[in-house]
Amino acid sequence: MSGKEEKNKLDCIKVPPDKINKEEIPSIVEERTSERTAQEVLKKTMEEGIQTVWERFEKQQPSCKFCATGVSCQRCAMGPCRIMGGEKVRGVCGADADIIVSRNLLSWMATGAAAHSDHGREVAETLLQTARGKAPGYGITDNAKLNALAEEYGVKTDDDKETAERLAISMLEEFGTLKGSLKMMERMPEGTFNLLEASGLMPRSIDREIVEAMHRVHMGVGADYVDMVAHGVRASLGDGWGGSMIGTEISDVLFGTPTIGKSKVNLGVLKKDQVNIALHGHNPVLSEMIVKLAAEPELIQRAKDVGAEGINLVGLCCTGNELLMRKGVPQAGNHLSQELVITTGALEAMIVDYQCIFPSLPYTAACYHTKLMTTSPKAKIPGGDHYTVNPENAFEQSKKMLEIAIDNYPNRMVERILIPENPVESIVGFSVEALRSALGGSLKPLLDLIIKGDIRGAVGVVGCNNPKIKQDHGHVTLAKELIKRNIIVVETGCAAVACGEAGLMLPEAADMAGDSLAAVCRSLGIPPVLHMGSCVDNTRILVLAAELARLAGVRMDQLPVAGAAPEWYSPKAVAIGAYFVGSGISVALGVMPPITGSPNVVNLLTEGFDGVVNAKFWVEPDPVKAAEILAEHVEAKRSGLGI
Ligand code: SF4
Ligand code: MSK
Repeated sequence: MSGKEEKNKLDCIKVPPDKINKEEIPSIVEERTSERTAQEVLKKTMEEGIQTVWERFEKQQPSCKFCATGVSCQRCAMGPCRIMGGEKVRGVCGADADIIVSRNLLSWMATGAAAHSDHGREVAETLLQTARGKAPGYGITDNAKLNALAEEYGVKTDDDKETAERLAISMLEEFGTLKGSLKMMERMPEGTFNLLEASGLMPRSIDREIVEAMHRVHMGVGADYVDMVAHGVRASLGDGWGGSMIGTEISDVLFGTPTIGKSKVNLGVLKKDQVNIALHGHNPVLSEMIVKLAAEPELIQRAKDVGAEGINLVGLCCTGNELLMRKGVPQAGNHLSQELVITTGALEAMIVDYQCIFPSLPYTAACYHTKLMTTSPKAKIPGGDHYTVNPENAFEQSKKMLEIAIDNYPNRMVERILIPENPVESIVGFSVEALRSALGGSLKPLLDLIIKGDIRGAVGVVGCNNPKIKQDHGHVTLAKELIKRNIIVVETGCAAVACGEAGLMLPEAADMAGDSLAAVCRSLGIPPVLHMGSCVDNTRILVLAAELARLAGVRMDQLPVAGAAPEWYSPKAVAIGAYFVGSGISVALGVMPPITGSPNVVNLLTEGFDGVVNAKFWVEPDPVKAAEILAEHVEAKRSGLGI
């Protein structure tokens, strides 16, 4: 189905008045979020009695012990089964805790890998349509990157359009390739590549490993928990070094490789006298078109005609991060702020693509004048207005949505508006290319600083928010603790938004770093916490680590680096964690996955993989303790290298 479909009239979901004790609101707000502007808007939201993710989270407590520990199974109609109470307790088919837990985990890994890789596929399809002249309004922005990628794939020609077409086809073939390997795995240093090959974890194609994962979780197929989880790592590696990496690289080709620049973050980026439009989700294909069209004089005039001073686009989650990195579009917030952007009362429209979008948003929007517009046929939300967008029609559909948003401006309920003050400035845009050029054309100076010890190591702090953890507390505390120990922090996703909002992405944040890291940051004019992009852009961290390892002549697992996801919620984060570990980068999780029903699976992840890929997971909810673990790991790796 395409085009606009009927909007259901929804009722605003309110918290029953007898459930609100107004005196308790300030302390509850304090417990739920540590971000200043989120606190301000959440307080107003609670006073207005509007339901948010936190009320829904509370209603779900206490959570089911079987589900929380991963020992419930709904994989077939002989069940559902729930098992607890020793080795002899089994599901109807005979599955024990190891089987049920590993099947559930593999299913999450496959889900996460599928989500990010499908995003990558859509970006590559956009390149193909652009090259064929079938995507009006799109073009190639970074020709140098196009040609470098084409060289890598062996498809470079003298004509950029032909090169783009051939590159897009080669990349799309990676999803179901018969070659039995993925091109970009060759970016790994030789030692890491060989280790993976020897361990049997090399993905054969992107889609194949995901499909095989879904096959393995069917009743009567996978029954060996080690094989199951190992396959999850293989499917995740196919995402990290395949689908997601294609997403990042081709987004750069189409929309520009990020360069270092300034922008602003937090809910204060909304503007009182402008038409505010939030762009939410993950894929930049639509939102880049909207950014382009919002600058059209015709649309700006339309905004003035309805009494506004202009059009103000703001980002949310990773669509926001994509735009922030490339275009400096201000970022309104991360995952747990998506409802709060609406409850400011100042948002004319939220336009979403897919992933991490609460299905409740149309109900939140119904409490105000906000229009919630969905655009992906994969992610329609009942109650939202749907406008199917594809590369062929993005130009006209984006214009239509912008017009609807503008025309909605006079419907604001002015007395209910609260826009917090003082958005925080952030330095953003640290692609590997931008870093390399800031360092004079090579990453060697960074490696030298690590060898010398001025920078002890690097940690990628990534991932989401989760209402189980006070919003942003895990990210910000962990980042502060790491930089204090002279460990540079690179970030993506909601973690990056959190640290931007906390002022850690300003050069002045060097004052919070240890002496030697602070001196490095001051001399380069960079913050100690670097924004590297969206969730698919975790591949930038892989590329950075691979290049450092190559320069040093070591495997990736030998580097003094690690990953962390202090507030993760998404199966995509599980896939990211798995492809980090599979690549030799150990990861600290702040939230325990539902696996504790199988001590064997827990041991495999926290110890067993160390013997195969020289990397593992830790689970540590306390970000201060997590920083200690990570710092110890960094120092151990340094000792291993004799530096
Ligand atoms: Fe129960 Fe086995 Fe079916 Fe799962 S697969 S629901 S454990 S019978
Ligand atoms: S948006 S996957 S909540 S980081 Fe990428 Fe944030 Fe996690 Fe979504």
